[in-house]
Formats: sequence, C-alpha cells, structure tokens
Amino acid sequence: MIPVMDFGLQPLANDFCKEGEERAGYAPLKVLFCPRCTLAQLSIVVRPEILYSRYAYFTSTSQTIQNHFDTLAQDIMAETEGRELFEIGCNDGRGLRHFKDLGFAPVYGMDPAQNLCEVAKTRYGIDAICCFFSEKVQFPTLIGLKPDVVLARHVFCHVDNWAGFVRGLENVSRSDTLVCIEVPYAVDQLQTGSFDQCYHEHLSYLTLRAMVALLKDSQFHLHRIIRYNIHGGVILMMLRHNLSGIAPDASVQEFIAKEQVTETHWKDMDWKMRTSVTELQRLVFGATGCGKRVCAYGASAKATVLLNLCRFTKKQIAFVTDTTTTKLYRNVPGTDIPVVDEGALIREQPDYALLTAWNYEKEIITKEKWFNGKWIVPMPTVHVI
Ligand code: DWN
Repeated sequence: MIPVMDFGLQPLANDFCKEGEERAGYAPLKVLFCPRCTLAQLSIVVRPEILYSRYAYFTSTSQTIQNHFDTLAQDIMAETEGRELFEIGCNDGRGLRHFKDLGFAPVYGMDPAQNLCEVAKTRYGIDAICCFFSEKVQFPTLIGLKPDVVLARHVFCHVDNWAGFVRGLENVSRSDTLVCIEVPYAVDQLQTGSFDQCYHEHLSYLTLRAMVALLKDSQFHLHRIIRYNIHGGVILMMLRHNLSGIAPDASVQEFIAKEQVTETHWKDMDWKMRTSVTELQRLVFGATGCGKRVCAYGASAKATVLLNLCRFTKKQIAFVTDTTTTKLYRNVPGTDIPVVDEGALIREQPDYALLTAWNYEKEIITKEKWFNGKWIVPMPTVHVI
C-alpha cells in the first residue's frame, strides 16, 4: 500500500458538538493506494460505533436527491419485476418512503443509528432494524421471503470488512435477488479533485477493478453499472447471483475498460488539495482582512474537511448555514465555527458564501436568489461567482 494523501490529524466529519460537549476527538487521515487492485483506502479505521451509533447526517431533503430517488427507482424497476426491497444503511427512512410511494412493497431497512431508526419509524412509517449489517445478521420473522432487491446507498465504502459484507449479502438474497450498491466513484473524485470527500467515514475509494477482485470469491458478479451525477459522481453497481443465469450487461466491460486509476492520479489530487487550500486561504483571509464578512453554506462532511484543512476559525468564517436540526447551534467539528439556520444567509447578507455543499450548486444558487453576495465555489477548482 502506497501512501498517496496525508491530511494529518482530522476531527470526525460529523462530530457536531455544542460548546462544552465532549468531542469524539481526532484521528490520522491518510489515504493508501494499492497499485495491483487500484483500491485506495484509509490507513486506520475509526470504530463504527463511534461514527454511527448516533448520526448527524440525514438523507438530504434536496430536490436533487428526490430526483435521484426517482431515477434510481426507475432503473431498478427496469431491471427486475420484484418489488420487495430491503435497504442496508437506510438512514432516516426517507429513501425507503420514496421507494414505497413509487410502488415498492414491502420495504424495510437496517441502520445502526438509533436516532435515525426512530425518525424512520415516527416520520416515515418505515420498519428499520437498528444494527450494523454483517454476515452475522439474523433476520427476524418480519421479513418473509428473501427480498427481491437489496439496496445499499453510500454504505459499502463506509464498511471495513468488505468480504463479510458480501457474505451477508449472500445470506439475505435468493439466486434471483438484485443487489444494488451505490458508492462515490474514485474516477469521478479524482477527475473533480474532490479531496474533501476523504474523511474517516469513507474507508475505501472504490474502483470497479477492486470490486471485481473482491467478488471473485463470492456468489455474485457485476451485472450492470450506471453512473449518476450526484455527490460529485457516483456509480450504481448492480450485482447478480452467479446462479441467476442472467449475463452481465455490456456496461460492466465498458466502465472497466476506460477506468484509469493510478498512484499518479492520487498524488495529483494531493497536490490539488494543497493548491486549493492555499487559494481559499488567500481569498478568505484577503476578504476578512478588508473587513468583508464570509460564511459557509452547508455543514457537510466535506465542509469539516475543508474548513479544518484551511485552519479557518469563526474569525474567517462567521457561521455555516444548514438545514439539518442535528447540526444546528453546534460547531463544525474541529473548529469554533457555529452552524446556524439557513435563513442566516439572507438575514446577515455576508459579502461571500463558501459553498461547502458544492454538489448541490445549481439547486442552492437558484434557491438563494435573494443573496446579494458572491459565492466561493471550491470544486472542481476554487472560483468566485
Ligand atoms: O457518504 C456520505 C454522503 C452521501 O453524505 C456520508 N458519509 C455523509 C454525507 O456527506 P455530506 O455531509 O458531505 O453530504 P451532503 O449531502 O453533501 O451534505 C450537504 C449538507 O448541506 C447537509 O448537511 C445538508 C446541507 N444543505 C443545506 O443546508 N441546504 C443541503 C442543501 C441541498 C441545502 O439546500
């Protein structure tokens, strides 16, 4: 494993705490690259209980994500006639509710965060089992036949034991079950240079070559690959059972043939990180040095990485706005920067807003049409609009 990126000691990206509350602390954030299978992964693993037993991130309420759910449902329905759907890492159940409204039934999920399972039940009427998914998971009787569709959105790259996870998928599926795994795609991350998507929750940075190597010893194979333009670029990997009798779609070989991920790509992103941080510091310190006010928009996990790398404090970033109640009136992890309601952007009218939820740029800038200041957009390169 070759070290390719080193962020130094970083706080946990979703460890939003009130003043005086005990924080989870810091851990080394270093990315290692395997030149054989092209998988990149973190050098250490933060215990999942620390990260996910209570989780601050709620599936986005944005129109961007709602539109994505519609597209994802259509793509799954085009692939299988089965409608019983089990979601691993179902978060607050918002996605399952959406799928239920689109015709999937029964739908049920699993998530390790107690606070999210409570919301899934009370707000969306979704049965969510509160535990980590693994090969040891024994399904209670609530589930009849094994599901037609098993969905895992932005879970797989958060898991340390991939082989165990895949064995768990084998336990919960029939030979004709469709397994759908949605993950950020390392190729897109390297192309956009979105280094702020490296944080302790993202243990792996997936390539299809690495996935093929992993599945070699399993009962599954890659069946179809679909790319979506959310979160900076993600792929949906549809897996089929080797006994399903269904041949892989041409998309699998097409994606693998054009996949280029090397040590150089990762070291280029490390360089891009350093130049972007310097540029952001120049912009923000320059603005605040002239008495201008700067805020950030979107207390994303990406925001935590970016603001800590830039070593900004509330002297540079007066506040970060967000819509997630579990983040409000707490500080961005590792900083003294307060998270406030998103109405603050229009009330305070700062001179600049750093768009730390840049993956929703179009939707946010359209929504915030009464903001009179300028946007600092950090990706794919730092620019002001
Ligand atoms: O894998 C993960 C991805 C899918 O989601 C998790 N490990 C953590 C999380 O990453 P993130 O926090 O960077 O995700 P988002 O969806 O880019 O976060 C956007 C943040 O911005 C949220 O806290 C919500 C907020 N937001 C807002 O305040 N106003 C978002 C929109 C669209 C808005 O209009």
